[in-house]
Amino acid sequence: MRSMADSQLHWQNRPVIFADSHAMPPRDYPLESYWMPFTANRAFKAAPRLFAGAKDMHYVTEDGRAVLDGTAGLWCVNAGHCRAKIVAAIQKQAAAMDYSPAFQMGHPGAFRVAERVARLAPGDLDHVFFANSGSEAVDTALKIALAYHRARGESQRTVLIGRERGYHGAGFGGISVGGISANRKAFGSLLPRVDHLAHTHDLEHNAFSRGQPQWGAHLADELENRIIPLHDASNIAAVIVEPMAGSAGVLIPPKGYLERLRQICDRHGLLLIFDEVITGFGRLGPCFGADAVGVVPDMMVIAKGLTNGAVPMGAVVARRGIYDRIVNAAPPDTIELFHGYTYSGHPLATAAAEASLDLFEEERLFGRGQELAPYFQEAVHSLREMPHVTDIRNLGMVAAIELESGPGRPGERAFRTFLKCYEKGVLIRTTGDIIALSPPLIISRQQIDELVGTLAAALKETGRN
Ligand code: PXG
Repeated sequence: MRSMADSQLHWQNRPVIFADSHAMPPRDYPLESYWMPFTANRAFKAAPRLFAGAKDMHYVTEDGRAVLDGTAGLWCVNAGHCRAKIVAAIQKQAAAMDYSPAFQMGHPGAFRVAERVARLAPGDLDHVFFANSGSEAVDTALKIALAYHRARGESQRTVLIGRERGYHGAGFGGISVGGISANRKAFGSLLPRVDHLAHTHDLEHNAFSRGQPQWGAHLADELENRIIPLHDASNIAAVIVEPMAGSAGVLIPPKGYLERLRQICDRHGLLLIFDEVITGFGRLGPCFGADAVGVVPDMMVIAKGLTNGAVPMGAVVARRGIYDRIVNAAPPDTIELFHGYTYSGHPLATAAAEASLDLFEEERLFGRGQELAPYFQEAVHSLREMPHVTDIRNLGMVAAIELESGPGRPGERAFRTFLKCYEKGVLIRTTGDIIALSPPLIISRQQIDELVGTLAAALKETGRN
């Protein structure tokens, strides 16, 4: 593995400051016009936090402070920031061909990336449909599920099953099958004919688990015992779950749970879709969450790590039978699936994906994550005695620290911890009162200590009030 010459980190020819902040250069742009996503706009604009550079394990703030990235951006920069190979590939592609029409035309990069992803994917998942985000890819997978059943002559199969606390992006399809109420409540009736499994998080049985909890496989039986009888299997198209739910606070699948979902789907002809937007590309150890648990879904949704976060890209990887059925059911010489995006398989995205996949392989990145995971696990579980900690859980290179909410102030305690960590030069992520850690897989042991040590100091300070 490369040695990380972080002490030599420079930004705009200035050495990066690692400890105390220094005076901010005057800001020459107003903050008002940008309506920020999933952000408290007014609070942010009153006290902004802006990144202006990034390299390997660090961000650099607008005022030149280094911040250790404990979250791989938003779970996407698995090989670390601004890696030379990826930067060069994007630059080269931008100069050679900026854009190629996605419909009725092609370009080599899209075919090459599809073929490589097909080779990486488990089982016979070997056809790849490109989108530009996880949300678009989720919509694509749901549409493919409906089109597949229609092509098989079962067009009544339209019910989609998600899970409480599931996150599948912000599109109407994704929020419909998703199970985070804040993301749904303002947006009307959503997709009809959707139902949800219960989530698997239960601190009474699973608190402080290391890796997959022992308890909870039976929760999958709800699909067969409640949901299938209610809707009738003959009406259900697909079940979509994250192998490990990320956004809603790192909910680790109980041992045997996903295996049982697979068996039930098989028994009743339901497609099983794994949303691997976060779990893909080494986060849980092997390339995909499906590999980590040894379950082959019918489709996988991927994004984020596919391009190491450098250019937006999402994709659906479908089993051969799904592709064959939809394509072969259409009359010859016609468009088989009326779906796609202007930027499906964009040349800059495919260049970034090819370079990222090369880099992952050259650096044995997923193997490195697997080697580091036990050290990371022990480091995060050392936080158990910190104030207000009610649970710590982990799988691969993901961990969560759950805090007891302050009375009448849900989310506030974790967010204050986030702000303190940021002041101290470490980026973490919070959702409600759950702190999530998902560092780039290039992190060193020393940096794991720094991440966890800084978090411990912040938790102690936050815990005082
Ligand atoms: N599916 C899953 C499982 C995701 O985690 C999406 C779909 C949507 O992807 P796009 O590219 O449309 O954002 C996601 C996105 C967080 C956080 O830490 C998680 C995501 C995005 C932003 C923040 O809560 N996941």
